[in-house]
Amino acid sequence: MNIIVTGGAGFIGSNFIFYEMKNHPEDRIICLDSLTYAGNLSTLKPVLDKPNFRFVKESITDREAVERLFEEEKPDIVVNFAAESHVDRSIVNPDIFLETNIHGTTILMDACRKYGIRRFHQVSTDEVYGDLPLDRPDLFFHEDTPLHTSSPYSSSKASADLFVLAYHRTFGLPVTISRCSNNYGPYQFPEKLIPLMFINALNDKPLPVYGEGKNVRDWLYVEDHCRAIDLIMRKGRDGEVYNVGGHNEMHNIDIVKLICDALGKPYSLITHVEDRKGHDRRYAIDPTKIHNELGWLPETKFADGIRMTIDWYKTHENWWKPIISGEYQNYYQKMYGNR
Ligand code: NAD
Ligand code: TDX
Repeated sequence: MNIIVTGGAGFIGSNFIFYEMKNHPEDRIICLDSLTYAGNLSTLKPVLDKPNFRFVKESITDREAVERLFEEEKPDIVVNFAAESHVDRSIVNPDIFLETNIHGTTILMDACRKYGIRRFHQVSTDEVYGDLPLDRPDLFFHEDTPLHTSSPYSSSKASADLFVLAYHRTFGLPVTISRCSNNYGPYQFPEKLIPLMFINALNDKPLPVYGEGKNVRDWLYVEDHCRAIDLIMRKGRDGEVYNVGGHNEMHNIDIVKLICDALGKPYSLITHVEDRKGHDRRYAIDPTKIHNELGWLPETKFADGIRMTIDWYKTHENWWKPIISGEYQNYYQKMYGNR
């Protein structure tokens, strides 16, 4: 099969490409990525010269370029990871989130309709459900939980989900959607909690925890997410949404302390800073449907996954050092000042 993977030079997309090329070497992967600040071609170096891999630097918002690629490659499956993915950036500048996350998705689906495909899979997020109260550990997000977004980022992802479901109902496009909880693992851009705290702690810099750090996220090792997407895109039912999560809820502050412990750094580095605007309190996924229908279960325990992740960042300074010395400095200064 020919599989177009958009956003494959980013965190989850690159891990997904490695997963596919290892587990399905009979398939051909075409990565479509415009290489924004979050995309990194060097991540894909191990596969760039493989005969069953092709990299194409184009934007999903460029209709002509997308159609040209579909014409050339005649994809069987399209998996859409391409997105602006950072909540804080969406608070500063929502516009690009509408353009990429919503319009980019419909442009891809228009090409799917025009050229015909077996499956369009949309990689979505638990953030489309909004948040849960901290004092109700009995509540979880189910696939039929109403969409109730908080940030411009999550609103753009929820809008895209609605367009995907509309293209299924109106045009009969064979689609699936996965809504996953917070991922962690190798190649995550250091604007996100875990790599940011790791790099700061390593350099004895303050660790900027928003508010009290009591917000809860449900963490899943990235390879488990990739395996879930692989199962859904190959065996999931048309028009269905699948929640993906590992029942691994943690307070932010506990993650930060764990990183301090792993690096032998003092908790005095922790600095409580102004809270994120509209900060979601708790995310918690109920993954019963994907377990019952497709047999998926997370395989990586958090203790193992976080150790592997920290080891990876320790041994891959050559990956993240160039990133934090470039445009990232301006971003960091704007977000956190001199803290
Ligand atoms: P990321 O920011 O690391 O990577 C995004 C990739 O998309 C980059 O390579 C970037 O260059 C590319 N891209 C951006 N705009 C593009 C465009 N117009 N055309 C082509 N490529 C473009 O993001 P990530 O964390 O890997 O997330 C991937 C997807 O998974 C996103 O759709 C996100 O909403 C979703 N998701 C992420 C998480 C998480 O915890 N990171 C959890 C659930 C869902
Ligand atoms: O400096 C920080 N300090 C801090 O306290 C940062 C960057 C984050 N936080 C908090 C905010 C969140 O409660 O840590 C938590 C995790 O933050 P992020 O890593 O920015 O992730 P989150 O906002 O939860 O969103 C992520 O998970 C769902 C991804 O970025 C999304 O793309 C995905 O859809």
